[in-house]
Amino acid sequence: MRSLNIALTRRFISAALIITALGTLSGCQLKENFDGVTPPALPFGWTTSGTNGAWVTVANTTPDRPSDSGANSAFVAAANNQDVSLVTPSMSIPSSGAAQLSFKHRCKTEPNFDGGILEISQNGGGFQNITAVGTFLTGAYTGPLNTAPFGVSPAWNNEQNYVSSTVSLNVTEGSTLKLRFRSVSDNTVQGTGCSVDTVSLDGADLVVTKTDSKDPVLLDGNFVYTITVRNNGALNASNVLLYDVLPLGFQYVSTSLSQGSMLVSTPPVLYASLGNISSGAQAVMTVTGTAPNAAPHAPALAVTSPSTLTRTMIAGDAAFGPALNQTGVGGEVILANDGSGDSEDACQNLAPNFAAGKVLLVRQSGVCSFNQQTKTAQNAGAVGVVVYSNSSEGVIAMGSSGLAVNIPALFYWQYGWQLP
Ligand SMILES: [Ca+2]
Ligand SMILES: [Ca+2]
Ligand SMILES: [Ca+2]
Repeated sequence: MRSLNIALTRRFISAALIITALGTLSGCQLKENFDGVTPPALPFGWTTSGTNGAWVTVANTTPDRPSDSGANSAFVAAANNQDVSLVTPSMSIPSSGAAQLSFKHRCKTEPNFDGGILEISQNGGGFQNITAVGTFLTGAYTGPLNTAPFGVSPAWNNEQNYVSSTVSLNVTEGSTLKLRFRSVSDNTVQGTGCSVDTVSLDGADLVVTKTDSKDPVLLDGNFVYTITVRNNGALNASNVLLYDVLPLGFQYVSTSLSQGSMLVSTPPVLYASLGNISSGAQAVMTVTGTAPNAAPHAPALAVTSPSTLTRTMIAGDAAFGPALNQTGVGGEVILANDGSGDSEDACQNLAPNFAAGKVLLVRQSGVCSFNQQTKTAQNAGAVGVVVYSNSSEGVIAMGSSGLAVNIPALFYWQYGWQLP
């Protein structure tokens, strides 16, 4: 093994500095092409209701039921006195409140009397025409509808081919909404029906992630939080604000931003204006600080030399041996070799003075107790014991088997960094 000096100590290890998830501001709320279900089933969360008909998923192999995308579309067959709705699942609107809806429709219905319209409900309220909160960028209503209860009003009808509609929505920030495609008709003369396909609701989609340069954080210099705000959505996000509360006890050093400016940088509150984040782009805040030099102190192993390997690592306590302080007990590390069975377990006696003045490193044993391993080490002159393990148990506390020992022992789980 490499030459190491190690100290068995108690140092600050902060569980409070574990990262909390900052969450996702959902932006891509809906993409539905009706191709992932078996006709006539509607996709999960979609519903139909009304009189004289029902929306179903149809295969484009059915005569006069073409799809815009893939194998299927949503369709309602024409009927007299029809008023049948196709309702989307509930969707949330991104932080910016801006969203863009696009979909394809083919309402092959009687001109001037029958047709399709699109409605929207916000936050569980009643449905209203999409034009109340949206502006058609393409594919606006073309013909009139003339049937109760609407009277003469704009609609899509007499469409022989799919038409693409895009609607810019201006809805309340953070609201939920449902869309309703509605096919209505008067009491005579029918067309074929109304098709809807390739529905997409896009917005800015800000995803916030936070990583740390050390975890757990120990008393060995600065560490850095990196907070990334990425826009995975189709629309640009404007006036993005980032708010973060630093963990209790965090000793703030500095903050830097890839764009924008700090509004508040008074720990524990960090509040930044990141400005605009384009679709596919990201902004980054880094926060540098240190762990507090305060209790609680936990069992730790500190590599004190060589300088290229110095570090402090979490360890498991022992229910035997003397108590440790922040200075601890240390020395050069020597790997056990008892020449019997697992030669690194020190379950059998070591040569006299094998570990004189040193820290004995032993492998966790299924044969003898931690307490016995430490007793063996003490008999060979060791000043301390580190029991190492590669098992899936993680860091564990070592129980006593009643043997009196006067040297300390700590348990080390070699996850991420190997001792021997
Ligand atoms: Ca489709
Ligand atoms: Ca009609
Ligand atoms: Ca052995």
